Amino acid sequence: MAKRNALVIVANRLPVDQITAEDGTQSWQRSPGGLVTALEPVVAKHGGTWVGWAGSTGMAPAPFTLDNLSLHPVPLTAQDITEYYEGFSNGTLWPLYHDAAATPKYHRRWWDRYVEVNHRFAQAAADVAAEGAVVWVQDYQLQLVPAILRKRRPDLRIGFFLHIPFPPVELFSQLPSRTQLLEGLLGADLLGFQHPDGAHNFLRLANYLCGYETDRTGVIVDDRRVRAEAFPISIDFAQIDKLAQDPNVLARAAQIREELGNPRQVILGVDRLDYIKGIEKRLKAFRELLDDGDISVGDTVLVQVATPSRERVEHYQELREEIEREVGRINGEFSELGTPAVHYLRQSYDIAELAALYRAADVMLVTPLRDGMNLVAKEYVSARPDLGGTLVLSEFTGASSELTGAFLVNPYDIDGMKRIIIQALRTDPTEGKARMSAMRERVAHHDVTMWAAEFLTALHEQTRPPEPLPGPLVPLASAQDVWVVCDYDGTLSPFVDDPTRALPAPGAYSALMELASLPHTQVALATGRPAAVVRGLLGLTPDDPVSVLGMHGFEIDASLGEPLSLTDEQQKLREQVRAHTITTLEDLGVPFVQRPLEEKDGAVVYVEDKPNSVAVHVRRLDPAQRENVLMAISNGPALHEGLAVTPGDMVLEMAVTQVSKGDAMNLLRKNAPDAHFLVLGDDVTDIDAFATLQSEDVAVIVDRRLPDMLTAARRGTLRPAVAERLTPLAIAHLSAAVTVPDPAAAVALLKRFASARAQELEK
Ligand code: GDG
Repeated sequence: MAKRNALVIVANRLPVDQITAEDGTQSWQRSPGGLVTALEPVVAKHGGTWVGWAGSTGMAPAPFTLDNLSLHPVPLTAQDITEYYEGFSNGTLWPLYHDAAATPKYHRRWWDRYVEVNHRFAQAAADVAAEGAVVWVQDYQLQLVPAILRKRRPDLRIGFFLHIPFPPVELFSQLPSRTQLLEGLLGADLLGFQHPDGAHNFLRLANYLCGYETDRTGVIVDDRRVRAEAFPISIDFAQIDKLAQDPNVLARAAQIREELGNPRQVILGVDRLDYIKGIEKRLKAFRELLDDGDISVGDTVLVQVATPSRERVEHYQELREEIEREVGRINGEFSELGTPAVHYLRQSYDIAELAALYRAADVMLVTPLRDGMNLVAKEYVSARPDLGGTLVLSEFTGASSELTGAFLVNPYDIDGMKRIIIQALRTDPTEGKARMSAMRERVAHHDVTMWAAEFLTALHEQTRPPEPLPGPLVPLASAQDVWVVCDYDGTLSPFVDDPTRALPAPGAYSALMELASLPHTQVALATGRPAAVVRGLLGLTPDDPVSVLGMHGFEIDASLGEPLSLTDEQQKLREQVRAHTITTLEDLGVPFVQRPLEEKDGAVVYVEDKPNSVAVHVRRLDPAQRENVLMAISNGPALHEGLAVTPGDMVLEMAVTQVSKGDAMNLLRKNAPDAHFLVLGDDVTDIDAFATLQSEDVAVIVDRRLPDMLTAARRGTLRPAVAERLTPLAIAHLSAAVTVPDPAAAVALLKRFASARAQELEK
């Protein structure tokens, strides 16, 4: 088969249904749904195709095209449906991923079949994908496809989107095949989840069960980074908004109310008949409201559309019986002749009928026990251009994070749900309009097309080929001995308000370890912070082959030289400076703390007691106050004789020793006189390190601060404490330096350097 598609969508089901006309002729019809609406233009534009099951067992139809959509059917046997689809997908994964709302069942033969079918889908995708194509795999039925595909076609760019929640460690760990599933997903370049909680659960599990290094947004797997983030799905807002204004739909909405007996209020539920949707909970609340006399038949009616779903799966058969029993009970107890309390419709409707129902409803009840997103909630608000109607929404849906104008409920709390339903029924129209308008705004601006575009853009970014190594670093890659020396804050870690939370940029740890594991290559961190703090933030263990020089070189690893300590006089001086700092702040009336800042702390100064210095952090103050405090400290405690004063980024450090990062560099060079140095830094104290560089060494500057200082130096507007450090040698190195915009780019550069050096050393 020719490999020719630049974009391949892989989903359990093709977005088409086979229909048989009265005369027996068969044809294909596009199934309704936002996913296909969103993806069709993208698939068409990129010359793409859709791989999936066509809906009937046995031989698959030959590939075909329908309305611009190229389709590539994958065959499934009746046994595949029983074991892979109804079994492992919907009897094991579906309940487990939805908070075990029903008891998940584990059967080894279901799993074996799931593996087999996933191989089949992966092979079909591999067959139709062009060289370097984007393959976007959809949902829980195909979680092994990314890894199988990557093995067969390492050239592909693979994305995966999970439409349902991803469960927490405690639940997922039940799965006998848990690591295989995680490894399957990790074959992707980008994993999309409905909600940040899903991405977070996945990352925790990748670390906990597979032992991979993870950070906030990704996992490092061998030499690859897998990004895992939330991409909340949406709907075709414009289509439903337009439909809901169609005169036929409006007429039908009026007719529906009439057919219901013109009740004062209509409550509506539209769901697949699934136990995750919480239909039985809302029926219970409705029955109790009738029973309590809070609502009455004829005045308020409940319409529940329950679309048939997965009817051969046991859990679903039980649920149907339970719901029908409850509907029967309510109607038996409360209905009046010709006026049922609940209209229960176990049927499918076309989208125009749904739109009419949405327009006819005063209160929409969406009460799932757990739901990845819930598109019905988004459809309802899209169908209300009149700003009428209120939405009652379970807080356990993905949609609840976006639809903030909804009345949120906990479906397990029946009393709470009853209260909220009453509140929704009695909403003041002005408030109702404001709520509806806010929700419509959100969905209109974040529709399904934007969802698809955001995912695909992120996938392109994630898989962009690496840029070449900057010229000055090329000779270093093949040098005999190399030391890589990095600053931490601002260089490997983005600046944050709270220094205790200055976590490394994604992949920083593995970049350092990759470098340190190369022959003739050493790695050190030179930081103004205590070494132990930076070790903790980076997650470095004592066994990791990375040296950390803390306090600008005052703290040194035993392997590099004799440890330094303060003289009695220096200790006394440090005490004096600390006491003087505190009285200065007290005189100014500026609040301060002498322990690491916490989130709850307001605009306070942090006086940090370091092994050889006192540092005054003013980051939390407003700019005018900052200047005031820095001035008072500079003209007070900082004037004690024998101090080395260093202004940093919103911090002033007063050290009782004269150690600088230049000394740290000299110590390293003493240990390896023939080595060439690659030094990365971003701030004033790094200038001392840059000033020691020799001609073969290379400086890398992160961010704009240092280049801006050079400009200021040329203009003569630099503060004296900084200007002093800019020796001609430092200026020369800074001017010739390679620059990168931020810590993420610095980490990427280190990785590129590591792989270039690995290649050179192998030659
Ligand atoms: C999964 C996740 C996530 C329903 N009855 C009829 C009908 N529908 C349509 C609705 C809506 C869709 O089906 C249902 O979507 P939901 O999002 O509500 O729920 P799931 O089927 O469970 O979907 C879910 C979704 O994937 C997308 O990622 O939001 O969390 O569980 O569009 O309108 N459509 C028609 N006739 C019906 O009778 N035409």
